[in-house]
Amino acid sequence: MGMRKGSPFFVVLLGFGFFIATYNLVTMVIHNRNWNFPAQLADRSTLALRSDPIVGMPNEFKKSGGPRRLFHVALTATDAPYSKWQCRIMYYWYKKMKDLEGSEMGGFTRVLHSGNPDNLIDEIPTFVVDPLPAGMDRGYIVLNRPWAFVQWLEKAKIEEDYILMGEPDHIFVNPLPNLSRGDYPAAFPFFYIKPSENEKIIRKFYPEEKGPVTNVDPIGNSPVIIKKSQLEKIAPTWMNVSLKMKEDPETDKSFGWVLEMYAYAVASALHGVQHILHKDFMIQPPWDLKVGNSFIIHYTYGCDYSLKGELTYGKIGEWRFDKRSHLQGPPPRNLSLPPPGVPESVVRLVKMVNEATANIPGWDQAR
Ligand SMILES: *[C@@H]1O[C@H](CO)[C@@H](O)[C@H](O)[C@H]1NC(C)=O
Ligand SMILES: *[C@@H]1O[C@H](CO)[C@@H](O)[C@H](O)[C@H]1NC(C)=O
Ligand SMILES: CC(=O)N[C@H]1CO[C@H](CO)[C@@H](O)[C@@H]1O
Repeated sequence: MGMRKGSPFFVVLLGFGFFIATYNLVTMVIHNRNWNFPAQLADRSTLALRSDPIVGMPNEFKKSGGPRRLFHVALTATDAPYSKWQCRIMYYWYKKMKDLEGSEMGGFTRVLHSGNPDNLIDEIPTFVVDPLPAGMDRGYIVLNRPWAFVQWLEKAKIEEDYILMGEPDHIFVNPLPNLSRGDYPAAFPFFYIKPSENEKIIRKFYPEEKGPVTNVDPIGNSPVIIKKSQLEKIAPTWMNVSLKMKEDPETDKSFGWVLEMYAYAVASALHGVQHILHKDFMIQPPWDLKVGNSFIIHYTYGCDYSLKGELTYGKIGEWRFDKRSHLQGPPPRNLSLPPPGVPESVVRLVKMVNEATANIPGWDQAR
């Protein structure tokens, strides 16, 4: 932890401040161990609206005038049209939020794991890495993520001491501070990642001598803000664990499309790293209704509504926004706004997509 140069008195004061912060932090982490994440999606949207002391902290910290701790924003991506248009929107909003009050966002890198540069390298800062050797991902393309991070961390020169692992379908909706504290990275708790309910499987990769299964956080690798030095240790383990999980039929079957998230959670626990869980780190429309003080909109779920503004999830809505409607190329500019009655989070999402596509040159011609 870096210290500002200054009078001994200031240093003592700062030290005391850190002691208090650490004490609070440890208390919070202990609390987090006991959280229960509701199985029902509907419960989650109400949960997300509750005010939460954990997310209050970053601003208090800032007021006390601590040094800015920049983090590098990194996302892994492919050269498929579907990945590209999402990255362009993400980068647009990164640029808009980066220099606003409260942001500790540093540089940006799209870690492109297709092995070759694509036509976005002049628009978005990009670092090209290799995909896994043919066949190794067993058709599960996201296994490339840990390998991409391993290569990038090894080869790239990264100025910042912290990394935010993001994804193409993340939109920064507020300036993001460094939510990590000391050796505790910050993560988003996913209600469907339940290490304790999968003890038998987790134990195949997280042996008993390492500690209780509750040491494995209910998280994936993204969004996470973490010290670069910690990620450098975790990433190779994350890669190994994800490959081993994929090779094990029982694990592959149980974890399915979230296998690589469990792999990150296990890998970080193997290194003794526990995360502060920030449920306002991001919102996921249509389940979370309000943007509020959150930092990222994650548009992974389809948003389907009737023209009366009723959610028709699972059934194609009369009005809809679903990233999967645009697998072959970008959505058109100026998407129609949702009908009245649709939650603010969804309206905001579509407006932000529209603003980005209106301002990104050549959007309509892009592939
Ligand atoms: C990953 O697995 C390989 C092959 O089993 C092994 O050589 C390597 O040491 C492992 N690395 C880590 C960080 O676990
Ligand atoms: C966007 O679409 C609306 C109709 O949905 C139209 O009224 C408006 O003029 C369009 N704006 C732009 C900039 O094309
Ligand atoms: C671990 C660490 O130093 N985290 C810092 C992240 O940024 C905030 C805001 O500047 C600091 O207060 C934290 O100490």
